[in-house]
Amino acid sequence: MPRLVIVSNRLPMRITRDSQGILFKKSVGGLATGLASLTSSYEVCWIGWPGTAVERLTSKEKEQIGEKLAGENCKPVFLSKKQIKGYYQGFSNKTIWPLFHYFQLYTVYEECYWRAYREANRVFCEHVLEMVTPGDCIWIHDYQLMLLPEMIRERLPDAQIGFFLHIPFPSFELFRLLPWRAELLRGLLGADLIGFHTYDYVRHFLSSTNRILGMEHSMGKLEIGNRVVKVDVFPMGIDYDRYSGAGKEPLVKKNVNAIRKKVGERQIIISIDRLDYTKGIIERLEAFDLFLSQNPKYKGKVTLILLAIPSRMGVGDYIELRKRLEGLVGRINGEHGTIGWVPVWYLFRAVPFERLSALYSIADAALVTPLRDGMNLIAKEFVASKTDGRGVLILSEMAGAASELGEAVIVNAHNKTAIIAAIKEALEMPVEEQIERNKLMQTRLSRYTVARWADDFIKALSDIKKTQQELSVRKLSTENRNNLTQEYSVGRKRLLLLDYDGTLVGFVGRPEKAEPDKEVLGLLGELASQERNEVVIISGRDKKTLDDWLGDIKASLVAEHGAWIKQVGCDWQVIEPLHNEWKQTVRPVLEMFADRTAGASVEEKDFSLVWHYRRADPELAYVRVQELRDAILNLTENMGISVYEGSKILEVKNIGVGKGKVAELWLGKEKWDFVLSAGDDYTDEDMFAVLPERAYSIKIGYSISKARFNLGSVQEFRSLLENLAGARSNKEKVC
Ligand code: GDG
Repeated sequence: MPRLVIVSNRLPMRITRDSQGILFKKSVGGLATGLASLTSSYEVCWIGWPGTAVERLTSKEKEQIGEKLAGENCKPVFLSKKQIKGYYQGFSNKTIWPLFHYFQLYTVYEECYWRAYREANRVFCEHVLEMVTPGDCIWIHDYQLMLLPEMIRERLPDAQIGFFLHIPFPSFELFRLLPWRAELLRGLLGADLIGFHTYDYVRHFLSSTNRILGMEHSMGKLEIGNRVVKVDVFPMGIDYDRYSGAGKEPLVKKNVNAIRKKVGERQIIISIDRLDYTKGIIERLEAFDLFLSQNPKYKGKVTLILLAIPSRMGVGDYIELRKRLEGLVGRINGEHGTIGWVPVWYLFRAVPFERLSALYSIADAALVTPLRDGMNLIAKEFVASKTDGRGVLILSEMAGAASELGEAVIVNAHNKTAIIAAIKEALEMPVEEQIERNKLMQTRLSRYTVARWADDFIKALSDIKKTQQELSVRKLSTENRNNLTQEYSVGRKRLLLLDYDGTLVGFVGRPEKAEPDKEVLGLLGELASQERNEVVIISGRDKKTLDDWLGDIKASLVAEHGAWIKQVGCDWQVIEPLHNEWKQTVRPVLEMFADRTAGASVEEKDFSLVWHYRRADPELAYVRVQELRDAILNLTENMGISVYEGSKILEVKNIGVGKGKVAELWLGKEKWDFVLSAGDDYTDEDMFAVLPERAYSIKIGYSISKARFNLGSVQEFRSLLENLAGARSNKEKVC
């Protein structure tokens, strides 16, 4: 079992001070309560801010705090007032928090907040580097530390790093507004595993990495250099037994009795949240007000216990929210209340666990109606606490928890009419139905607890690390590279079969702009001029482009994936007689699809037609490609043509034309004692498949391939070619 190094903004303990000195208190909040239960199953070390500015502490107090926290396996990250203002109150809570919860109007874009955020993430990074030992599993939490994975990765390239976001990841349309969007994405991609509460957040994240960084994923996996990063859903659970068993505890029972005595036989609705504008507390209270007006028979019969837990008290929006809330509570109580009945009991404080459990346990209904919420653990804790099965959860569809708690009364938190109807439904729901609904939810919650959630995440992290290691075994190591160079230098007949785009040159927005630069022309020229070499450039491009770009080099050229061949010193010729009549049928279809898809275009080659969509909207293009493939296959049955999907292209060509055939042709020409073949996409797989066992086949990129080795980038491959070009000089000098 690896040691778990948890990094989060807050430690599970926070420090405050009173007249007697420093006090240590348990932190309240989803993350702290959720992860607290992990300490029993893992060796945990926790790094985070203890909750007070460093200027307020003497060096003796700092020492005392360090020692006390070390006893709890915690390492404090001390932050200055200025850092807290910019990083925590600023960028975290005035930029990311509102934007990610779809409160665009509350979002502040300030360069100085961003700088403070970067700086604070660096401070966290230094603490992590001090603490980690090889083999540790680093698990970073939440939106305050989105740059940290990349910062650690730069210093510890092999570290095992997971990241979990506890808040929603917004749709691309919102995320794109952020001036530092690309930096945040790159920061996160430093992790090996990125987890979210729901599939919607995963979708939004992948759509942003695609649209902003141009990265495509395959089954939630992204390739970044030599790493595969996995993005997945892990809906956070709760410590189920703790809540379901709490009702039996004497202190909880005592609290239940005390509340019952005060409320009498009235029905009880609870509303428990951190005081935050995302939680929809005002909207919910307004709905309760209307409920009482529209259903006077409930006057005097129901009490709403409203617990608002103080949060981010220094931030202006929160001070304003508290004022509004208290004004509203006063108005409702003034308007509807009587001498013997207060409709809303309002508490602005955190309460001990026993009181919280008592509230869950006694309530007839819980109103959990956030406008947006990453998950919402209150909803889950309420259901778990209902051991007799009685009680109704009213839950907002905007909370992540709604995807698991479908048996709750689900409402749109902006729709007051729906909330009013839900309150009525809850207060009048037959007991059997309450029990039936709760039992189903309880079974689910008791299976996927917070411990399972953490285990799942850590296991997925170790699985993705294994996948990376398997791929890195295939990475062309220094030893393989030396062997390759050695075999090359002694080889008398050497064959180099090289793909062009994505192998010798990188991809650019417009395919016609990917012409060879001086460096690659120099390299190819040098290799092709070596007498023992036969260099063949096998491309999907048309023959004119290849002639224009590479015609001066003493290499053989193959165009249109093998439809055309031009051997050194000869003219272009077709590999076998090919027909073209099908083009009349297919061309109009491709053109029609290009007209309907902004950014797409059609390219005509002698023996193929290509539909390009590199500059089209990726999601629209994805749909169009499926439609287009189906349309063409239906139209061209028995025409002897095939449809291939390549890197942002869909190509229609004659069956039988392929790089495999070309490779076979050259392999049969001589008795080669050295063969090197390189390519980056599916068309090159045909070529890798027909090579002899001893041939060096290299796939550019780290996805699964028939090639023997992988290399991370065009640059790495060019550097290998440079070695080979140099190897000749040394050898021939010796000769
Ligand atoms: C973030 C996301 C996501 C609350 N008041 C008291 C108290 N609590 C405990 C509850 C619960 C937790 O705090 C609150 O969890 P939430 O999930 O509602 O909310 P956030 O703190 O906003 O957390 C959220 C969560 O992370 C986890 O990923 O669900 O969407 O915003 O566990 O029990 N505990 C005690 N007294 C209180 O007064 N003892």
